[in-house]
Amino acid sequence: MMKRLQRCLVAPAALCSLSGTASAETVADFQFESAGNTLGWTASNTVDHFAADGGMLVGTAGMPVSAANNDPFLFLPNKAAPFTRAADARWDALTFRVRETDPAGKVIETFNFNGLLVIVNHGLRSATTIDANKAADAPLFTSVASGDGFYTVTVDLEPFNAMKPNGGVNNLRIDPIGSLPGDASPASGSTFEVDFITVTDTAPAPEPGAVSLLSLGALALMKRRCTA
Ligand SMILES: [Ca+2]
Repeated sequence: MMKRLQRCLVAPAALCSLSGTASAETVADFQFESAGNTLGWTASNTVDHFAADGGMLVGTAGMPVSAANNDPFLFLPNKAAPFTRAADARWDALTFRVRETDPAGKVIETFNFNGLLVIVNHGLRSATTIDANKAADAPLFTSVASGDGFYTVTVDLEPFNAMKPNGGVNNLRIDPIGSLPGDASPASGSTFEVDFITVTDTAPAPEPGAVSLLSLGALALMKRRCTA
């Protein structure tokens, strides 16, 4: 009777876990945790002091002062093997965590979407630009404050599915902080800190909890066989 009870307790728990909301599968994951290793990312459009430092990809929009100069570009050049999504999944999102600091060292507390854009496969036939300043694209961008002046920015990659349904991510460009005149940013000299960049598809990520419950189920089965 005890063994039957054990099985009854395990089975509903496993079913509950499997029916939970699964998070998307990570296809590309850049955390910048090794000092000096930018993980292949480069910077352009006048960026000084570009480096991986303190777990972040960092740089300062270059001087001389110009409105156009506060628009750093981060670029991951063409990869030999593109990032590919699971065959039955769609491209989900590009997510990054960023903080902007003005030339006086003051953290800019309001996230600024001006000048923010993502280009997937820049310069290639499959290039898709998702631009926060275009009315049609603006709803694809969200930002959530995530401590110490950082914002976690999520860019919905749905347009990339339409442009290149079966393709991969060969390269990426991200303009991570604001640039346009009249916005909340200084004209130039802002420093950016990017904590991580990830790309996800819609395939469900493996759930550690489900694995543990499967192990529990296997143990229960083994015990049942041993005592039968
Ligand atoms: Ca990091």
